[in-house]
Amino acid sequence: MNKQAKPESLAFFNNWAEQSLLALDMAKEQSQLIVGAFCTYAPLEIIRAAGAVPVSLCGKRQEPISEAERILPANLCPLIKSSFGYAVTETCPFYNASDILIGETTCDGKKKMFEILKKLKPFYLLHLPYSQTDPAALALWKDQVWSMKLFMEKQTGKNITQQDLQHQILKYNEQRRLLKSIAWLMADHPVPVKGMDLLPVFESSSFVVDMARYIQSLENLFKDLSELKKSGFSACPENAPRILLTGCPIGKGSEKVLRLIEECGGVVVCMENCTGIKSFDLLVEEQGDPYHNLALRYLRTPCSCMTPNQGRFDLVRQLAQEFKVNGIIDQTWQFCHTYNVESNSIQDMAANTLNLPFMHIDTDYSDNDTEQLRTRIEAFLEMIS
Ligand code: BJ8
Repeated sequence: MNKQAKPESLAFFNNWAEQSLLALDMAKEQSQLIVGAFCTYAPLEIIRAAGAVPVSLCGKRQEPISEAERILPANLCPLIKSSFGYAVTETCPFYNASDILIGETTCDGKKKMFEILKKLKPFYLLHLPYSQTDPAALALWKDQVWSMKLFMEKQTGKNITQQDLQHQILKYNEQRRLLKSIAWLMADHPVPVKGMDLLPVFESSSFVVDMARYIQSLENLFKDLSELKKSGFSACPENAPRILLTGCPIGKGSEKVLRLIEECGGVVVCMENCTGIKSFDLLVEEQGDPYHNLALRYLRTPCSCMTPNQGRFDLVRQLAQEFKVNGIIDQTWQFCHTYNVESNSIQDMAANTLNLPFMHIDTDYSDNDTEQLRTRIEAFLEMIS
């Protein structure tokens, strides 16, 4: 890609985390509480409506894992070990800045890790049901969302009004709509950027302190990328294999599969995982009871912890078609049983419904298998070009 073609508004997101840390300091000076969350199921609107600032503490790097393994079993998903390792080593400034932690009962590894983590900082656990269709599950989840509101009010000393919450629902929906508009610029040729360029943009939504500034930054980026696309500029050759990446969340430090796909000549036009579209695809209904609407929206998140998890199949099918992909790569983290088991059904759908080539990559945060993966990915892309 011609370097000049990358707009300033894109480069702006490369050091978003550092900018957020400065803003977090200011928020703390103004006595705002910082709330560390670990999952897409955490209703951020409630945290903000209480006057606090949510940040993601989902560990994406290898470095703290060895310390985590002194307490946790080595045969555990790297995302859990990394998140935990950052906490016990106090090497993540976002963890250090967090006054409260919010966990959720998604996968077994995470919920058992939280039992240890809660000894370190004030902790709130959301009990997530595993059904998205049983009315009793929605009732339970609504109750959990309400309890979290009470917890946040107690922690911050601020009463959350309906207007506060409604305001946050509108703001988060605005943010989600913008992220969707940016993501959908990749739906057809020419693609104005590569998947690697969009990773910091998508990840930045986990570290938003000043929401107005963030929304403005997304608007600038959408405008610049739209113009780039209209000008006919393409970040890759027209015949580059278009890949849909699904599976476990990734991020800066654990992006090796995304990077390898693009180094080998493919382009990741669509990331279905929680780093990408899964986290901003669903909007919260803006009319009616905000607690009901929040519960409904968050419970519909199509994570493999749910059974059945029809939403993920629907989303992958929709995205594969809308983004006109040539192949699907399902990347799972080792020992993430739910995504690993579900991979077989995603493969079935790719073969029998979508008629698309599919590859499952099960890996960890280390570089040990990088060259082996490169060979596999090269062969896969060659097969579909
Ligand atoms: S909504 S994907 S952020 S749980 S990769 S820790 S599932 S063993 S991260 Fe996730 Fe929420 Fe689901 Fe999204 Fe467990 Fe699997 Fe590890 Fe995972």
